[in-house]
Amino acid sequence: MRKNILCAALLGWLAIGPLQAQEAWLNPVPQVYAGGQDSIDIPAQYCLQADGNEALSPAIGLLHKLMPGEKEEAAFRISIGIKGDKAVRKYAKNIPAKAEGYYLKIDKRGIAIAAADARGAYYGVQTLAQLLALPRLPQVEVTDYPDIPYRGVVEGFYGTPWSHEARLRQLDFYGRNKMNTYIYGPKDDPYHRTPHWRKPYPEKEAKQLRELVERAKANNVIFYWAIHPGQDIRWNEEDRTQLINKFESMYQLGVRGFAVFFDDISGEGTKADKQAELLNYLDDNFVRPKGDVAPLILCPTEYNKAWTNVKGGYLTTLGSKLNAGIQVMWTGNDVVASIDHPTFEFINPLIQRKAYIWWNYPVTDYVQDHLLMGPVYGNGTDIKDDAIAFVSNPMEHAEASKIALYGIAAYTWNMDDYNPHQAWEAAIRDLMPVNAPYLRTFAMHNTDLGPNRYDFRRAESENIRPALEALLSSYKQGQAPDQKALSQVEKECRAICLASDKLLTSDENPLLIEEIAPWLIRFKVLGQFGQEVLNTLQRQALGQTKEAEAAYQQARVLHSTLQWTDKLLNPQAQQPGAECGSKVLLPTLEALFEIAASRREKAE
Ligand code: 14T
Repeated sequence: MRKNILCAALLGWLAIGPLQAQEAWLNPVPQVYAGGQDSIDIPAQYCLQADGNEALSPAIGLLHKLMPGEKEEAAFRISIGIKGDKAVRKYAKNIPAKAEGYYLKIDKRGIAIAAADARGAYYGVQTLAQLLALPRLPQVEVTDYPDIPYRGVVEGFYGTPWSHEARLRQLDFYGRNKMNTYIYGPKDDPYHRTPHWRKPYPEKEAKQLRELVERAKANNVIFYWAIHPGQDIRWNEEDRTQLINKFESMYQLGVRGFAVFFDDISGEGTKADKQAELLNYLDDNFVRPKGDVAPLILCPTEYNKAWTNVKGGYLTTLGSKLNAGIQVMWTGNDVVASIDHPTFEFINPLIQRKAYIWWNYPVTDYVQDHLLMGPVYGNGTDIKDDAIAFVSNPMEHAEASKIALYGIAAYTWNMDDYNPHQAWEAAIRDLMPVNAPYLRTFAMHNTDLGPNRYDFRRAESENIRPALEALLSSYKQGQAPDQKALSQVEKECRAICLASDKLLTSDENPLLIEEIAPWLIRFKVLGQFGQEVLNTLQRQALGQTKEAEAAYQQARVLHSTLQWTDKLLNPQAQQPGAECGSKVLLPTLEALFEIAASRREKAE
């Protein structure tokens, strides 16, 4: 429902005047946001009404962090609770009958958060947190719940696993954006996969994992630990016990969610009946007896349609044999693909349950010279009843992945109101509030993957593509350049240089800048190259031979620098180099450079 955010923005405007107008963007966009025309001062003191329910402690902990002024005698009242609690009895009928749903009401007398369950209450407080960023609190009624039951991230890529610090920051980010799932499964953790999946973690790693689990709990995120035993598993009693023991050691660290991955293996480990038998064994002897462990997740060997041999019966076997509660992952029509309703018409009947989507975006482990920082688009908005879960496999660059993850959080929560471009803009502001315009310029030209084996491509440089095309075609046809296009492209090249200068010297988000630094350096040279190419063409047209030659030589140097940066930046990657603007911007500038070179030759 489309009232939402705009109301809050309007409120800021009315309350404090246009100069300080502040925009509140709620992410994800709530299902129903009503009212918001009137507002109240943010209360300095309040009394808290809550039944002593242990499950509410992350919600109440967050509330205290946001609003430290709890005083028993205060008149302003904050009530928080879940269905059946005395504290929110008055609002029982407002609570959405959906898992993780909540009702949030703000008026002059107080704030009520009445939720379907503990996670719903936590999400109610997270919405309040976003509203508290406004100068005044809007008087609203929010009725909200997620479209997809499990939403979040599977750290499941090849390459350098995320750092401990990056993971802690991720978990906070998921909490803020109402994602409830983090699956730990980095391919290059030796204790996740062959050779050491049978062994418990060494002390240091175990301690860090315990810390992650705690942070996940504080953010109401389910921390799943995944194991990848398929490359050398033996289908016998001994390995079964090894698996249970490893799970038990993870349980001791606090883990309450488990997954078994059988992707990208060959041989004995790929047998469907054996996999199903093992998973049922784990479900019957570990997951369900524990009583406090989330449903078991399986990533099958045939995890996408392109790799499925329906007649071979692999998926049919899993579908018929696996315990009903076990969830089955699926990446779509290919390893990397957009997800739509037909995706599920194929897979759900085979596995006899709703597919658990493992979306291979923005992962770049097969195009490591690219960054995927564009809007999240292309998935169907009619799939809310088809999927049990939708998780994203991200880039090895944790901070840079947040642009996509922010969009995925928005999409999986409320598909009808999902707006790819708005979510993208808001994600950029969320990552770097102060330098947002510069990060936006950078992200705009870092969205496509380049040619790849899945033919998965993204629109890129859309802001300047029409101007680039117009300019190139006027030069190609030997006409006078399209002046408007020329000045637009010039302006963009200057903006590119400025953006990389600002970002490289900014300390607003050091982890992000460190991740993207190779691309920022390349981006700067790209902007300079563009300026010199245009300068050359203009001098040539004016008959300023000397100046044209100087500009041309500069452009040549910058072009060589671009080629060297591709060799030298990001050298340890499988696909070394740092591509920027590779879809539209660089090819067009290179075509213009060639035109300048041939005009120079003709003039000689
Ligand atoms: F388990 C899967 F759902 C999955 O996607 N597995 C891997 C994943 O770890 C990786 O990050 C992703 C993107 O590269 O694709 C899968 O890995 C592959 C896919 C291939 F087609 C590895 C080799 C391939 F040939």
